[in-house]
Amino acid sequence: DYTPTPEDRFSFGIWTVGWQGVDVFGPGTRPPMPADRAVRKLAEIGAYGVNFHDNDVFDFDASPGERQERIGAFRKALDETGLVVTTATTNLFGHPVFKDGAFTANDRDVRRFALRKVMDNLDLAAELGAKTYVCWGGREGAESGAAKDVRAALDRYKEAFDVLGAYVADQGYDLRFAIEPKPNEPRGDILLPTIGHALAFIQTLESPDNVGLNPEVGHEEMAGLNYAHGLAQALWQGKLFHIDLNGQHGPRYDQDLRFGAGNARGAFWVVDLIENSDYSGPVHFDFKPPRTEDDEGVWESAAACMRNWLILREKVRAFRADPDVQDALRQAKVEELAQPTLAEGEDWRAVRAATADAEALGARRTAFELLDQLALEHLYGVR
Ligand code: 3MF
Ligand code: MG
Ligand code: MG
Ligand code: MG
Repeated sequence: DYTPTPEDRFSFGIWTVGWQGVDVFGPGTRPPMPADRAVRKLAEIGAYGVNFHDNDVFDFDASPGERQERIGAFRKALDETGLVVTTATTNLFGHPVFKDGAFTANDRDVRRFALRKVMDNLDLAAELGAKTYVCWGGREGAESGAAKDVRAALDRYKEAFDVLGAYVADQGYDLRFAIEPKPNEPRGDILLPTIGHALAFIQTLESPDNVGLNPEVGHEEMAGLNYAHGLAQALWQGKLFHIDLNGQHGPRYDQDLRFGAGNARGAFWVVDLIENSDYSGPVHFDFKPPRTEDDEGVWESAAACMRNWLILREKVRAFRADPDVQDALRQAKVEELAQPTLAEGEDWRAVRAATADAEALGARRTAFELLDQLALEHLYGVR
C-alpha cells in the first residue's frame, strides 16, 4: 500500500498543479487554479506541505486589498486542511521588469525593485511559518556575450544575498536561503548553473551558514550531470537545505515530468541516498502536469509523484536488505572506502616508502557489475 502519510513530508509547489500549460508554442489548456483550491486538493491526495511564490497566491499587480483577500483565502485553506508552509520563494521571472534578471539585471533600478519584492515575501514567508526560502535565479543570465559582465553580475548576486541575509537577521526571522541552480531556460545561459557553481559561490557570502541549496533533478540532468552525486556532495558539505524532485529524459528542454518518470534508474539512487541520509527537509515535488492533462489528470500526475517515491522507497529497502546485495557490497569493498588511506599516526612517509604489486592490484575483482545488476533487478521488479 503506497498511501502517503505526514511522516513522509511530501510537499508541492502551488505553481506545479496550478500550471495552466502555457508553453512557447501555445496558450494554456487548463483554467487558472486559485492557491486555496490547490491547497485543498493537495491535502486530499495526501500531501503534507506546500511551497509558494508570492504571485502564486496574488497577482503581480494586485491592489493591497486584493493581496490581503487572496492571502486570507490561502491561509484559511491551510488552517482548515492542516497543510504546512514548509518553504516560500519569489517570482522574479514572470513580469517583463525581470526580462534581464532581478539581482543581476544591468539596470540598477530593477535590482532595487527585486530586493524589495523579496523582502515583502520574506515577511509573508515568516508569518506563514516557512523555514526555507528558495531562490531560483531564473532570468539571472544572458543570451549573448558582451551584454553581461559575468564578474560584475556575481558581485551583484553576492550583494543581494548579503543584503537579504542582513534583512532576515535584523527581522529575527527563522529562515534559511536555498539557492536553486539551473543551467539554461528561460535564459540562454543562467548564472550559478550547477550545484558545484552554487556551492563555490556560497563560500563568498557574508553569512554562508545561512545559505544552502535546493537542487532539482531536471536541472542537473539538463547539464548532463548525475543528480544523486550532486545531492551527495551537497549533503557532504552540509548544504542540502531542500530538494526539487521531478523527472527528465537527458539533456533536452526542461521537462518537469512527474517524479519517477524520465530517468527511473537515477530516481532509484536518489531515493536510496535521501532515505539513507540525515536530510530532514520536505520531500518536495516541482513538476508540471503535461498540458495534455485535464483537471483530473493534474491530480493523477501529482499523486503519482508521491506514489513513485513510496514504490522506489520499498525497492531501495528491499535492495539494501537482500543478502545477495550485502555479499556483492562486500566483494565490491564499498565499506573499505570509509577507511582512511593512512593509518592512525601515519604521515606521508608511510606511503612514500610503500611498495605494491601494481599488476596484482590491477587484477583484483571489483564485482561492480554484479552489484549493479542486482540493483536493476530490484528496480525491474524480478527480485
Ligand atoms: C524552474 C523552477 C522554478 C523554481 C521555483 C522555486 C518555477 O525550472 O524549477 O519553478 O523551482 O521558482 O524557486
Ligand atoms: Mg525547474
Ligand atoms: Mg524547481
Ligand atoms: Mg525543471
